[in-house]
Order: sequence, then structure tokens, then C-alpha cells
Amino acid sequence: MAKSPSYKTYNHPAGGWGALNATAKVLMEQSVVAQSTRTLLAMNKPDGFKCSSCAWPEADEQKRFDFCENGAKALAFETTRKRVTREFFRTHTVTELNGWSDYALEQEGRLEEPMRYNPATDHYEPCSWDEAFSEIAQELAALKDPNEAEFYTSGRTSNEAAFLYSVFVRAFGTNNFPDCSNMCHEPTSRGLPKSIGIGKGTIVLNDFAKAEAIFVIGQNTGTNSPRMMTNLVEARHRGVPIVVINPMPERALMRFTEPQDAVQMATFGSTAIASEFVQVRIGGDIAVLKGIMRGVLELDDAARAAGGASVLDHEFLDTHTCDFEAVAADVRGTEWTEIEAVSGVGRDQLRRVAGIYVASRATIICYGMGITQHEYGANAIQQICNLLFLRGNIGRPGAGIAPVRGHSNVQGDRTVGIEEKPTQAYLDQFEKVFGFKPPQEHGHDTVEAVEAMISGEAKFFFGMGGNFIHAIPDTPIAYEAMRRLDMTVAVSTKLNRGHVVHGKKAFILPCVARAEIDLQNGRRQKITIEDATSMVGASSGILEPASPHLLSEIVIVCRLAKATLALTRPDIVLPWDAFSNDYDLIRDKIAEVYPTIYENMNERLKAPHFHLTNSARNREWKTPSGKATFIVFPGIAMDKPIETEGMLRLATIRSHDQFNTTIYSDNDRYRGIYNDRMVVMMNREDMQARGIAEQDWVEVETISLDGQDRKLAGLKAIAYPISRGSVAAYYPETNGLLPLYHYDQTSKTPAAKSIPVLIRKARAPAAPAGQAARRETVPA
Ligand SMILES: Nc1nc2c(c(=O)[nH]1)N[C@H]1C(S)=C(S)[C@@H](COP(=O)(O)OP(=O)(O)OC[C@H]3O[C@@H](n4cnc5c(=O)[nH]c(N)nc54)[C@H](O)[C@@H]3O)O[C@H]1N2
Ligand SMILES: Nc1nc2c(c(=O)[nH]1)N[C@H]1C(S)=C(S)[C@@H](COP(=O)(O)OP(=O)(O)OC[C@H]3O[C@@H](n4cnc5c(=O)[nH]c(N)nc54)[C@H](O)[C@@H]3O)O[C@H]1N2
Ligand SMILES: [Mo]
Repeated sequence: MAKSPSYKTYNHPAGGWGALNATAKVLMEQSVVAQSTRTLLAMNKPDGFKCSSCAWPEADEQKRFDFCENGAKALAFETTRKRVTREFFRTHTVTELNGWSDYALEQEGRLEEPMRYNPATDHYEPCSWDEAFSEIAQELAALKDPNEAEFYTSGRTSNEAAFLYSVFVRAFGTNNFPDCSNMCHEPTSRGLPKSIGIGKGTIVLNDFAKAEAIFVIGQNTGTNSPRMMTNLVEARHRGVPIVVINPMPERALMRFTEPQDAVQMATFGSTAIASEFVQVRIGGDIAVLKGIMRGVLELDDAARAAGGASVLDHEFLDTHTCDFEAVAADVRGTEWTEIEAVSGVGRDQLRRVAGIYVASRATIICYGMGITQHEYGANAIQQICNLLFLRGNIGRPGAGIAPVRGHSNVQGDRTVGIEEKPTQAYLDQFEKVFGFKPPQEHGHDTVEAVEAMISGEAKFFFGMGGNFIHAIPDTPIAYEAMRRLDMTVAVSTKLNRGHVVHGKKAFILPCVARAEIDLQNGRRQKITIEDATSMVGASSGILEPASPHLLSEIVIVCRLAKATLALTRPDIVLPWDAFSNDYDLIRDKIAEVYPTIYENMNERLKAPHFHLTNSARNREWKTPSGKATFIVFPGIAMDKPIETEGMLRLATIRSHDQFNTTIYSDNDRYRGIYNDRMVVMMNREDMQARGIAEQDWVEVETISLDGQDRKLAGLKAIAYPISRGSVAAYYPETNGLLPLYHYDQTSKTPAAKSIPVLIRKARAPAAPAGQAARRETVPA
């Protein structure tokens, strides 16, 4: 896998020709070049299909193309010509495949037919779809209690598939819906409603064209939502200041060449993105936010003392908010020395940022995993709301809060019923529409599902997409728990770790991918997704499915539901065949269950897309007080304090060449790191304090609170311009260091950005874990 070592100096801005070259290269490697042009041009177009990479909205006005380097990579990996055949499974035992890397597993290509694990031979063997559904149904029917089953969803699943899946699982009798959102933007879904009454962002794409200041906090835009770079570049060309708050100077947020801009491409030009780079310490964001608010209040005091107008939006504060005074008092009571110590950022810079904020009449604040994946992630989001409220920056053109969601339909899946804690109103409506009482007690989220697997309470795991086993914390513990289950079932497109770390019985159910034609009853079907701005659009694939044996996720749900409910709930009769023959009928049901947002869904889909009503955007506050609510957070740390001497905070992050647990290559171009993912990015002074030199072998040990040993050796230290006290390494290789108990206190999202660790120099591992990491100097 490792290529011959080479130093490739990357002194260019992010984007530009480098991005186009990388796009072409990956398409060639996956041998999809012949079909690539037409396919890429159909991406994010009316009548085409939605990119399966990230949840950033597609452009309103029609561009020549609306895809990016990483969208092209996702597509290339999905439409690869490579296949995992039955011969492949006959050749390799599962034990052998367990020794393969995640990269090697996924490189084998697309799964072709349903497979069943045979413990006698330790091989996966082909089986018919009927056999698979019947055996899974019998297993489910044999459970003592439906709550012994866990039904996971990953955010690529369409609204239609997720909706029917949630109906089937509730008919079966449980609300155990762990999903990838539980590891991602759950602090948004649970924290935001307390502030603004809805757990979703309030902006739409064209707000970017009207914004006068944009903040990007804890989000690596150029890698994880590259199409958003277009919006940032356009904003900078209009002279809009962009404030970036991050422990690392992520390249694309410093300088970017827009691949869609012919002139910039031809002239090798580029745009400086961050007008202000706030290099926060990991976990210092609440301190930064309170510092900015303090700066705003100081400016307000000064303006008023000079007889000028207040810099606050008093009309908004008076009409729309409550508890402003409490937050103002809290912020005024937070000393600058305290703010500086926790954030690592000086008061001068925070005052300057406050000045930028006050000068703007419309501000958007975007944020990603750098905010959510902390013990007080949800609380930090509420502080973002406080800051926005000060100047009425919600529900106004060009302003609002923008949680940048991950998976392309992670927001949509939650909207249509993937919810382990359903509200009573929803359950009642569900009963009205379907004529049976869904289970009322709350089910498991991701952390609780893993706990149930560990305790033995859970016996059965179903994965609708995703790669649960490598997404969750505490990898070795999770492996053991997974292997103890009676049955595991994975609906997947590609081979991954979840297939080789499995229960006593196991099935792989391969499905049609987003880019492929989904033909039912002679008609090309479409599915829908909801992006990060609550915009819903249709998607229908244009390529032949990877194999004639594949079923769509919807058909898989319908056939499994029929087989299972016939055994467990024969009293519940739903038109599963009709649903799988005509997806319009599923949308009619969605409209019935969610009349306020999805009324006339099929009719509205005649337009390229439509927006779901967003109460906060309309300044309608569905909070207990009926107002936008200022919320006090006592203290300023994002995580519980740990007193251990020498403690560093480890963020587990994505490289430029991966999609979550799918690794495209061992390179991280924008960070200048090549040929190795087993590295720890450290501040030079933190290295010196520990006697660690560039490329020394190190061992990372979690400061565990449960007596469990969590250590990872075989990593190399790299001096990186990251803030002091902060270190970063790649996910999922480091998930064994992330304790299951270390999560956001509001939403139980694993705090993957703030693992307390000790790092020490180590001897070279007996068998080198990877090639020498090589990197160029990254200009700070
Ligand atoms: N190409 C590609 N696209 C993707 C994905 C992918 O893997 N590959 N994944 C998708 C998914 S599911 C998601 S959720 C998103 C993830 O997209 P992001 O939210 O960008 O996720 P990460 O790469 O994990 O890290 C985000 C950033 O947080 C910063 N950070 C770490 N700790 C802190 C902190 O304490 N404070 C602040 N302010 N910043 C911090 C890191 O330096 C990094 O820049 O992207 C989606 N899009
Ligand atoms: N330490 C650490 N852990 C993390 C994170 C972190 O930042 N740090 N991030 C967390 C976040 S934000 C997320 S969202 C989760 C991601 O967790 P998941 O969503 O579970 O993981 P993915 O890697 O996106 O899943 C990849 C697999 O999905 C399958 N797949 C791809 N396309 C399709 C499709 O169209 N249909 C079906 N059925 N299957 C398909 C393929 O088989 C592929 O192997 O990980 C979380 N875990
Ligand atoms: Mo995510």
C-alpha cells in the first residue's frame, strides 16, 4: 500500500490545479475514467443524483459543474470497476481479512451479492436474498424482547429508506436507533433547541451572498465540505471578513484557489480566506466566545459613554429574547486573564474580533466537529447563539447559525424518524397514520447501544450503511462486544471492518449506490435527501448498478419488514410491496406523518428543491419561554478539568484523503503529510518539553478515569503549527484511545476532539507500523 517515499513540497494554496489533478488521479485509479465525465456532470444537477460525500447544499444558480475533489473521490470509490466476488470470499477466510487494513478492505471494490458467514469454514458464502431475509427474521422473532436488537443508521441513507426503516423497527417494537448523528451533530440537535427552539441551522445558501462577516469554528472546510469554499471565496471577493477559529491553520482556510474560477486557475492566483485566524487551544472555544462577547459589551459601553448608539440590537433583544442580563453578567464576570489562560488567545485579538462582529450588519457562524465533539459541546453551541443574539443575527437575511453537517443525509434521516428519543407528539401522529401503537419508551443512542452490547443486553445488530465498529470509541472493547452478539447484519456497498468483526451469525446485504439507477416496476425511482440548510431535493442515479443482484435499501427494508412482521406482528399489515414498487407512495406517507413540513411532498418535488419550514429562521421560537433564550454556561472550559501533570488534549480528525472510516490514501496533502497516517501532530515546544524530536516514535496514553488501560504505540511525532497543549491524530486509527464514557454531557456525542492524553518518547516498534512520515513546512 505504501508508495515509495517521496517529498512533495506543497507550497500552493489549497484547491486549484492540485485539486483537479487529485480528482483526475483518483478517477483513473478506480478505473472509472470512461464514465466519469458524464457522471460527474450529473452530480448535483436536476434529474441527476446528489453527491454522497457531504451535506453542503448545491448551488442555486446552475454552474458548469457542482462537485469538488472530495466529492469526485467519493464518487470514484462508489463507482469503481473493482468487485468483491464470491471467489474473493472463497479465497480469503474472515480471520485472514481481519489482518487487512481498512484501506485494503475497501480497495477490493463493490459488494456483489448477499453473503452469509459460515463459522464451520470461517468464510462468507453466497446465499439467496430469500434465505437471508428469512433467517434474519427468525433471529429477530426469537429474541426475548425487541429491545435486544440495535438498528443503526448512517447518514447516507435516503429519506425514503430511513423513514420506512423507522416504521419497520417501530412495528417490530423498539426505539433503539443509534445513528451516526449521535457521534456528530447530536450536540446541535439537543443543544440548539434550548436556545432557538429547533435543532437545525437557520441559514440557506444565498445568505452567504448577503453576509457581512463569516465565522468558521472547528471545521476543516477545504477538506470536509469543499463546495463551501466557493461561498467563502465569493465572500472574500466582496471584502467580507472571515474569522477562523481553529487550533490548526487549515490550509484551505488560509489561502484557496477556486477551481471553478477560470481566471484564478489560469493565472495561478488565489484568495486569502481568513482575515483573522484565532488559534485557539483545543477546548478553548467557550472561552473564546465569552471573550468575544465581553469585547462586544465593552464596545457597547464605550459607544454609549461617548453618547453614540448602542452596538447591540435592542429591538431584537427586547422583542425576541429572554435572559440577556444573566448572560451579560456572566460574561462581564469572566476575567480576561481566565479567558486567555484557557483559550490560549490574547485579549487584543478577541477585542479585534469583537470589532469585526460589531461592524457587520449580518453575520453567519459556521461550526463543525471542533465544537461538537467535546464534553460541553452542546453548551458551546448555546454560547454561539448568545453571541448571535446580541446583534439579532438569527432570522435575518445574511445572518444565522450554520452547523455544517457531515453525511449527505444525516439531517434528513433524523427528520423522518431515526430518533431514539421520539417526542410524544410524533408517536401519537405515527399511531394515527399507521394504526398501531409504536413503542413509547425511549431507545438507545450510539453510546447506549455499545453499552448494551458490552453488558450482554443487546443480542442483535443491524447496520443500515456505515461502519459502526470503526466509528465508535474504545475499539478493542467494541470488537469484543460485537463478536459476542448472536447476529450482525450489514447493508453496505463496500467491504469494511464491520463485516469481518461480526456476531456469531452474520450477513452482508449489498445495496444499490446513490449514483446508480434504481429501477422498480419498470420505472426509474428517485429518492430525496435534506442538506445542512433544510433543503430537500430529489436524486436519481444514472449508472448501471454494480451488480444485477443488488437491491435498493428500500427494497431491503420492505422485504425484511414483511418477513419479520409476519412472524412477530402479523396484526400489523402495511403495503410493503406497494412501497417498494413506487417510492411516491412512501413520500405520501412521509407527508402524512409530518404534515407541517412535508405537506404535498411529491407535488413540491416537481421543483428542483424546496426548503423545509424552519421556525427559528422565521423568528418563531419553539422554546419553553417562547423566546430566543440566552443560556448561561458556568465556567469556560469545553471539557471537565483533569489535573494530571503533562496532560495534552488530543483531537482525532480527518485527513484530506478519507471519508470517515474509508481511507482513500495515506496522504494528507493540505497538511503536507505523506505516506503515513500513524502520526501525531504536536506543537514544537510541547515536543521539546518531552524530549521528543521530529519523527521520533511516541506512545500515546489516555488518562483514563475507569482504570482501563488505553495506549497506542507505533505513532510518529511531527512538529506542526498547532496550538500549545493540543495534539491531533487521525480517526479511526486512534479510536482505541477514546473512552466510551468521554462524551458531550447533553447529547452523549463522543468527545473525540478532546481526549486527555500523555505522550512520551518510545522505542521503535518491533515491526515498523508505517513508512516514515514526510511533510513540508506548513506556513502558519
Ligand atoms: N472529504 C470528506 N468530507 C467529509 C467527511 C470526510 O471524512 N471526508 N466527513 C463528513 C462528516 S460525517 C462530517 S461530521 C464532517 C466533518 O468535518 P469537520 O467538522 O471539518 O471534521 P474534522 O476533520 O474531524 O475536524 C474539524 C476541525 O476541528 C478542529 N478542531 C479540533 N479540536 C478543536 C477545538 O477544540 N476547537 C476548535 N475550534 N477546533 C478544533 C480541527 O483542527 C479540524 O480543523 O465532514 C463530512 N465531509
Ligand atoms: N475518533 C473519532 N471518531 C469518530 C469521528 C471523529 O471525528 N473522531 N467522527 C464521527 C462522525 S462525525 C461520524 S458521522 C461517524 C461516521 O460513521 P459511519 O457513518 O458509520 O461511517 P462511514 O465511514 O461513513 O461508513 C462507511 C461505509 O458505509 C457504506 N456505504 C457507503 N455508501 C453506502 C450506501 O449508499 N448505502 C449503504 N447501505 N452503505 C453505504 C460502505 O460500506 C462504507 O464502508 O464516525 C464518528 N466517529
Ligand atoms: Mo459526521
